[in-house]
Amino acid sequence: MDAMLKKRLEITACKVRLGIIEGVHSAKSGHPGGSLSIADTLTYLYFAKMNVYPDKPDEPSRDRFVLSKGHTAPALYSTLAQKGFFPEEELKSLRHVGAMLQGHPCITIPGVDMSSGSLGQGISAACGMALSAKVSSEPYKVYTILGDGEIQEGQVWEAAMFAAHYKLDNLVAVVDNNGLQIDGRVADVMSPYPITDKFAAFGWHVIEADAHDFDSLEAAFNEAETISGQPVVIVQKSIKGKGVSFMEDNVSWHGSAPNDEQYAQARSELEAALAALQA
Ligand SMILES: Cc1ncc(C[n+]2csc(CCOP(=O)(O)OP(=O)(O)O)c2C)c(N)n1
Ligand SMILES: [Mg+2]
Repeated sequence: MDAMLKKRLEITACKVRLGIIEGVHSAKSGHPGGSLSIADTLTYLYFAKMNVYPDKPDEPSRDRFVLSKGHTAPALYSTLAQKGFFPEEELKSLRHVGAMLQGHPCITIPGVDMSSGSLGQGISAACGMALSAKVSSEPYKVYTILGDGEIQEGQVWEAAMFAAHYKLDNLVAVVDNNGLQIDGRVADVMSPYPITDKFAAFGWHVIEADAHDFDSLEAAFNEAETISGQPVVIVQKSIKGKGVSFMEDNVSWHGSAPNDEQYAQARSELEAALAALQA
């Protein structure tokens, strides 16, 4: 990857992480861990891959994005704010009564293509969007991110069968393989492993990536574009809570917000990382 682009993406991802922390702290609730694990992927998609237009959020030719693991809305909201779909200030009213940004993505929010949060459903909606593009010869692509716990939902595998049957090569699903779900290790709760072999058996083209390395993400999403006749899944190894030391790989940060002291520490770590990148 071009060094300038990489630096810009790293800086943006750091700002996305700061926005996540800002949102969940102001809400006193929400899901920081799984939001932080997809901050780099969302940054790559919105700043280096997808055709989206903040001034025309409903432009029919835009690429579509569905956050199937909808509880990680703070990451999507923070990315959309960085991209200019709405002011960053909105993040400070996350989950507040009457605010635009509620706990799970809602289609009424500029830049949000599908409401989500009931795990397993987002990928089905993404399949429908991809089939629609095929039927009407539209060139847009559909991207969706699922959790590794989410793929325990049976609906995911019906959608996987559907996407392969209809040869949805305009669909790219990412499985955020952070190893943790709501209350423990995914492997202990109900193992979906090996994820790669399962998708391959369902007829998908499978790519593996490092979720926190933009070179790896670029290679994965570029490879996805070369595949025809099959849907593509990128199984990305990620760290839940990535970027905030005390949240990393710690299931207790799945669905709890930092108190004032923890918020200050998280901010200072991310601000130090940002300053180092900008130096
Ligand atoms: C149908 C459904 N069942 C249960 C939940 C509650 N829930 C929210 S997050 C979560 C765990 C998800 O784990 P994973 O997909 O691994 O997410 P991540 O680690 O990325 O946060 C659960 C069970 C839900 N949102 N939807
Ligand atoms: Mg997980």
